[in-house]
Amino acid sequence: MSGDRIISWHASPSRPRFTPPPGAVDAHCHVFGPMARFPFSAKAKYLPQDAGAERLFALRDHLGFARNVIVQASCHGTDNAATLDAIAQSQGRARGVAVVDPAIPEHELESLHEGGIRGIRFNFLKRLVDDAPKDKFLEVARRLPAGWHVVIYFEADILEDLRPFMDAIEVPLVIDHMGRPDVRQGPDGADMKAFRRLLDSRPDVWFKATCPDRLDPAGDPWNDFADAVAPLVADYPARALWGTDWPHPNMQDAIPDDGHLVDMIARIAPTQALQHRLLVANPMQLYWPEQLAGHEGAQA
Ligand code: 0GY
Repeated sequence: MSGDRIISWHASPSRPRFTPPPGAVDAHCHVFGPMARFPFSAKAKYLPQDAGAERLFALRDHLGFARNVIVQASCHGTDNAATLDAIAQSQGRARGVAVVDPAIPEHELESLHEGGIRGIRFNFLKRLVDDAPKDKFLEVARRLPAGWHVVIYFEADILEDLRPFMDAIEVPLVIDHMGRPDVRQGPDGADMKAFRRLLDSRPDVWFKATCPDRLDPAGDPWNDFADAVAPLVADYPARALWGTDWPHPNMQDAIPDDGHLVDMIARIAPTQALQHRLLVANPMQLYWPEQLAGHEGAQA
């Protein structure tokens, strides 16, 4: 990896018009570095500027959110130290998803659990990772601590190829960015139909209704994204998650305004009941289930 360190996030995002409900969770975001403490992986495919916990939590507050789920970004490889450090700084308001060497010993998985990790991510994007060994992924998926899930990141063209692999995973699946459908096809297009077949195949497949900026080439206000995704959230309200995707890895040529991303929520989840599912009930069930027993929602 060489070259200049890139900036992929908005310097001063607008304040959203949409007000998230109390306890809202940004369930897909990342931290980058700071590099001096948490060097990037030698295999990283992009080299970002520092975007650490302090900046993430300032954005959380600016946007009106209470909690974060920090997903290990590929630029940090399998060293989850930056993600764990951000969680540790959050005062209980962040949990995370790790990327691990599939040979990781049991006690290290338990340490990750102690550090607030609740799932592992399998990344199938060739531009982000050198290899994605399905057989090894399946082995580690069988050894996860109780209550964990698997997050999978892939693009729509390999969904059918991945189906047997996903079918073999026995813990819940969370699909990043709905498997990157072509939203220009509309809600009944081939990509959305294939994705719905996956959702219909088992009740424990969740999805992130995220990334209009990545998925809608027409750009802000991302009308094709809203049209394609709103029916999915309406039809599968108990399995939808939402996140900013800050600091928007690799989006340096089309940096979204995070305030506008938050305003998309009201278009894909137009009722308060849907918004509560998407932003509070669903992410709490996956990431803070122990807090759902006594009292509904997050106490920020
Ligand atoms: C995302 C998407 C991307 C990158 C990563 O781990 C990552 O580097 O996730 C991407 O470039 O599409 O989920 O934020």
